[in-house]
Amino acid sequence: MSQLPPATLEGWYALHQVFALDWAGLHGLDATARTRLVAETRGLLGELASPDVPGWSAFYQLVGGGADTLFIHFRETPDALADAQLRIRRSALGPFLRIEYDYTSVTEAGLYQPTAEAARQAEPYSPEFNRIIEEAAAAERATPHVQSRLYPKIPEGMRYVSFYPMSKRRVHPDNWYTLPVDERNRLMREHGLTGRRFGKKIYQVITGSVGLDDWEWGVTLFAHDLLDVKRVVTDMRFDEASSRFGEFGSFYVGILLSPEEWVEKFLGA
Ligand code: 76R
Repeated sequence: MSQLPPATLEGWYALHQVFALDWAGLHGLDATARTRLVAETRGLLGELASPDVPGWSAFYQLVGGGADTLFIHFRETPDALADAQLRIRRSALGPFLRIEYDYTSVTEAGLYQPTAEAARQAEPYSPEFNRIIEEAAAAERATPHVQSRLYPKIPEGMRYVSFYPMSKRRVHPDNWYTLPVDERNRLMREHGLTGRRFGKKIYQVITGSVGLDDWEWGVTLFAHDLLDVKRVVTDMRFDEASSRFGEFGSFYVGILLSPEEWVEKFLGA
């Protein structure tokens, strides 16, 4: 028997890019070529991060992670995201960037509670069920809380990021996808309550990637203090949603840089 998937809301598309720099190539540049590269890169990063772009880009210096830098882009359409990617590739900086990992996804708010509630009131997929879901989805979408999940902005002063992909386990008896929607709703409620204890310290952006990338979700956690990331992820490991069902990819930890700072750190004299 198929279980009921949660309705979801989506917002901006997201691309996370992990790059290693070609240090040998950079060291080999003469002064003129370096000056040109610095100027072009300053322009490129400034434009990608411009507030006039619907969406935004941010640039991070990685701590570990086997690479140098993480770029995070949010855009309204996959096309705009692909164009941002191509601009970087075609830029003067492009040949010096070696992609180590990238991840395509879209911001997502899972409507577990409204889906579980609708299933109690009407036959799944019936017109009445669809109407209840649509109404609930529209009401959820209008809330500032859901808007900030679908169209995220880095809160002031949150300089640190932790990004990792994850999936929900599908191995009997811990198969997330065979759980009834009420049970998944209960587990996600518990998850949300643990998360709320970190509400002011951690800003989570969940991006869904089923059908778009190898893992099911991207987790991007912004924080003032990197230790809060360690604390929230530790606490969550003890919630059933993670302890029984969480499977994790590689973790990337970064420090936010303005375009100017990025150029200075990576290309400066
Ligand atoms: O909007 C809400 O507050 C609803 C509650 C909520 C949902 C639906 C929520 C709250 N999360 C949700 C969905 Mn989350 N989150 C993670 C991780 O490391 C781990 O074990 C898991 C990685 C962390 C650290 C975290 C933090 N969350 C999800 C989903 C989608 C799953 C699905 O749809 O089935 C994933 C993969 C996921 C993973 N979560 C919170 C947090 C924090 C800090 C909160 C509170 C946010 C807040 O109150 O604003």
